[in-house]
Amino acid sequence: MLILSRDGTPATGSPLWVDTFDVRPSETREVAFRGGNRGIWMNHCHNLPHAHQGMMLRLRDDGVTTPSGGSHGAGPGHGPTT
Ligand SMILES: [Cu+2]
Repeated sequence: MLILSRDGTPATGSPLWVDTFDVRPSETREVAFRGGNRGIWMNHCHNLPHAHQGMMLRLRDDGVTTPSGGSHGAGPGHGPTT
């Protein structure tokens, strides 16, 4: 990802490409990323309790599908019990 801005302030200097970055409470980052490997991608907070509470998102290229239907909780151990 390329960091575009931090708390609304555009990045300056050399472009900063990263795989992960820190975001403290109430801070924001604007990022861009280069596609080229079509699929379904998950972005999430590495503080896993935060991810579990919803700090994650899924990016899906148009036309890409998954047999699970792609809904959260559809994987093994997360679906409804029968
Ligand atoms: Cu977090």
